[in-house]
Amino acid sequence: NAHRSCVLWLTGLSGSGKSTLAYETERRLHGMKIRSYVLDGDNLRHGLNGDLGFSAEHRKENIRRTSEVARLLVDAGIITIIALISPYRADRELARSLFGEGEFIEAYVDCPLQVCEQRDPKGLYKKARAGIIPGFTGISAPYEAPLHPEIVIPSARQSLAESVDQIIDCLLSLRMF
Ligand code: GGZ
Repeated sequence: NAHRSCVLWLTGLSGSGKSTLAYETERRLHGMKIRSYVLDGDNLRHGLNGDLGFSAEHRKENIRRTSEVARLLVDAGIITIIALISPYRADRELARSLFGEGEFIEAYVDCPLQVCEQRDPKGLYKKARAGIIPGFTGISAPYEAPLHPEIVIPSARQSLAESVDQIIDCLLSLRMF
């Protein structure tokens, strides 16, 4: 079952659905006998990136380390799915620079802030509004939307299955498998 590998880089606000989409895509690929692995910001921050906070410098380092790990996994032939807010364009471009043409797929999980804030599964937006969490993306820290992403996923306007279809179609069109 030979297939090419790449990074699928999911960027978007907290609560936009990146992690859910990442794990559902992994599940779908697994069903197709394609090897993939999810690197989720929230999880990595418990281990590898446990020393990092949310300043612009720490986010940059978070993304740098994660992209280096992704580089290793892609070299090992694994389709690597990244779920990181990755709010700064320059940081995402640095990540992209580690990969070749067609090897880095930037997917913008485009969900309106109001929707993310309404979902607020962990109550973080509420705390951010109250000033308990400073520098919260979308509230008191910037989110720079991608200008030329390979995919835009309107996660508030379509089902999870439709979003996964969109990603699989993109991987197919790039002849990944
Ligand atoms: C943004 C924060 C913050 C601040 C804690 N700003 O949606 P979540 O809750 O479950 O996952 C988010 C996670 C963001 O980590 P990332 O590694 O993806 O961020 S970045 O790419 O910007 O480095 C969020 C939670 O941590 N969280 N404080 N201040 N999100």
